[in-house]
Amino acid sequence: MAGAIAYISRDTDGMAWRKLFTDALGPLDFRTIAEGLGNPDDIEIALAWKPRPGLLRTFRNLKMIVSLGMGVDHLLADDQLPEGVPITRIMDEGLVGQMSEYAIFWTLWHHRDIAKYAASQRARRWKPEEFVDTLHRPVGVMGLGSIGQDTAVKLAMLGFPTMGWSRTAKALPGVETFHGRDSLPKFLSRCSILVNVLPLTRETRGLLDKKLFAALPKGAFVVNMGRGAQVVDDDLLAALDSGHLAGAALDVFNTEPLPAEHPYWLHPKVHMTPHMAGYTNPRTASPGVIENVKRLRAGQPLINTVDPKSGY
Ligand code: NDP
Ligand code: OXD
Repeated sequence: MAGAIAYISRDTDGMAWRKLFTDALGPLDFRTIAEGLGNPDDIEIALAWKPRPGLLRTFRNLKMIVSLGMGVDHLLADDQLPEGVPITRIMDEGLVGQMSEYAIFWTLWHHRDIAKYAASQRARRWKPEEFVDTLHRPVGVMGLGSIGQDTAVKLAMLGFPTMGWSRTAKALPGVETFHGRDSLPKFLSRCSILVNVLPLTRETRGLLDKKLFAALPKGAFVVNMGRGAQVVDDDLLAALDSGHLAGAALDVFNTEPLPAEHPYWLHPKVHMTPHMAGYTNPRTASPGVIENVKRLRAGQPLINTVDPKSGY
């Protein structure tokens, strides 16, 4: 039998993955961290979400690392990552769809003043709010990868003037695109709603800081579903408290779970969710991983690979 597949996640038990793998590939040696991984030398493939730093290095016969999330910062943060072992990630159309839903939900929630209507209902107050034409609510998406592209195209289909920003040039139907640091101020100056879905890299860490918030129009709303470490929390709180920003919907945080004493919890302009914008769905995430297991074992090039140098 080929080497073992190790499932390493503290969030889920791996049983769904074991069944999907067995159904597709037949009997195999699929071990989970919860049941015990056994001899580390047996491990050929590691499916991992936030593995303990140094763990992957103990698998001396490792041939492929698979990120169980679409983000890979949780792997690249390990400074003992085994060298030369290819890193791949799930490409999960189900998760991509959920992420777009999340961005669209908060865009509509802010655009249609739902918080104000909820408060009016509690006060038994019949009060239509001021109407804003969708055409006057430009939305900007930072990051035009698998998630950002889907999000931007769907927002454009809803009628929002939609812009997207990425590192290299992109062309997307109905979306005005910008790329590179030089174009960032122009992009930001037009975003009445900003959706961040960048990967966490050296270049994007701390990018959402006071300078970036100041470059947004007054009254802008921020949705962060990328990574918490892209936001300078004190700068966001200051921009909310000064009235420059109308609000922020945050799914990801510098420390997760967010410590109980953090000001975000009770801030009236912060709307929090516990890193749930996109759940990995084994049904939709596993086909690409199974394809890579077949490719690895047939000596063919892998798909959905990650470039550790660029960080995504
Ligand atoms: P991709 O790798 O497919 O795309 C990344 C995008 O970001 C690309 O468009 C890339 O530009 C752009 N980018 C990267 N660095 C820069 C930079 N320095 N300046 C400008 N643009 C940059 O990522 P995904 O869309 O698959 O995922 C994005 C992130 O979403 C993940 O890394 C993860 O952190 C987060 N995520 C969050 C989840 C949640 O539940 N909250 C769930 C899943 C993911 P270019 O196109 O030029 O390469
Ligand atoms: C992911 C995530 O990267 O859940 O998939 O954040």
